[in-house]
Amino acid sequence: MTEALERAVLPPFSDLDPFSPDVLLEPEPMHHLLREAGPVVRLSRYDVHALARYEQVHAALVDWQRFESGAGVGLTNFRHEKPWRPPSLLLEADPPAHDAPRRVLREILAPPALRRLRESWLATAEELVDRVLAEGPEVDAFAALAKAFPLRVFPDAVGLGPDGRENLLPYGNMAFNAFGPVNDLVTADAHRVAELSAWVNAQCAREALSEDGFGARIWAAADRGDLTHEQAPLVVRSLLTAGVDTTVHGLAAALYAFTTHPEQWQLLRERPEAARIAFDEAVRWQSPVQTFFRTATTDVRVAGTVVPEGTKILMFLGAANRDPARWNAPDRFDLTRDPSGHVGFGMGIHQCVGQHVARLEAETLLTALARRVRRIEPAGIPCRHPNNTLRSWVSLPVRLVPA
Ligand code: HEM
Ligand code: OVM
Repeated sequence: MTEALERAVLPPFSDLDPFSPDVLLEPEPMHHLLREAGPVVRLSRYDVHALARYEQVHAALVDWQRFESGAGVGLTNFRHEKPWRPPSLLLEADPPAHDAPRRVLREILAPPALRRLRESWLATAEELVDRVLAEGPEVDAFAALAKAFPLRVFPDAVGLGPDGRENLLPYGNMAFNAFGPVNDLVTADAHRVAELSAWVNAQCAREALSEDGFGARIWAAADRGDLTHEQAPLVVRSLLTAGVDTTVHGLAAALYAFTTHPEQWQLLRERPEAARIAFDEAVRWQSPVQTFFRTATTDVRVAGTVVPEGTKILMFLGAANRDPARWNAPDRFDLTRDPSGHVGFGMGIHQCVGQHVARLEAETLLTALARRVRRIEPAGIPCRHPNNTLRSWVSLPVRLVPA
């Protein structure tokens, strides 16, 4: 092979830092650079390969045989370094170990199993929106809606006791930071790891859970032999880790989308049945979960280059979800587009098993809002919170004009 050809198969190097605070607060310019640089880019700072184009991110997500999760889906390689907590039986597992926990959660969180929650979640949403409107017109939509609503419905649905629920968001924030490098975001929380982990682990015990929630159903699956009794608490832990911050910041993304696209709010008010699609479009547009890693199980060819066995691959879900090669006017939040195929919930065998829960929360909250709120306008500067994985928020000041 000539030297030129040899060079042609080496992916370009970049010294961009996707986990620096500036990039985390506004990742789109870096996404653009990474997509343009090539189908695979090597990030010299972290010694990883990165995928930012839809085609390659999608291909890696569905190819679990060559892009494994068992070595961890963060920067840490579990084959060489100790994970910060016992690995998740879902997220950080490959088949066949992944199969049983996945089947159990899939059943418990499937649409038919959630049907009984819809009416009460809608009533809770309407009550919450009424109360917020009574305090209005100017409110922090992040605290009053995006944070308040999931915290009102989700812990009850899991079957948690009343005490210590204020630990849920800090624990999730910590867990999502832990997928990135050990930067200031991780060290700032280091002093809380033991305390927060102890609380979460205690909530996973059978005795800590009510008799009719998702948690109790996980334990019942263990009684039937679908899981071992040792696995049950770790599966409950997955709900507590992945189920709170994601929906809080996902709902914030949807509310932010409507404050910045008032004509789309009018569309939703005319067609409230578009609430579910609106949420998926918001998940595509903002990608509350920005990134996950995989590890190459063998030398893998990606678009003519070779990713060596054992290397970590960083997948930019947020960049794929705005790839102009896949999406028309990708930067526009648009209820009339078909957002299906977005990778904001992942794709393939690890695709978010809680997505129907997230959609039900969004559907009930957005429906209640669309019935009662004529306009939702910006009333100050929205404030983001940097996290190594989550596109997260501190505040979202809005003015709610009642219908
Ligand atoms: C997996 C995003 C809500 C539980 C995932 C994955 C993504 C994701 C991208 C794929 C991980 C991978 O491929 O490695 C989101 C977003 C949410 C959300 C954006 C809200 C807007 C939820 C909720 C729950 C949940 C509400 C629980 C009720 C899980 C679990 C997994 C997962 C357990 C691991 C599944 C597996 O590995 O088989 N989520 N999620 N998520 N999610 Fe979600
Ligand atoms: C888990 C899990 C699943 C998805 C996301 C996540 C912290 C955790 O099974 O623990 O983020």
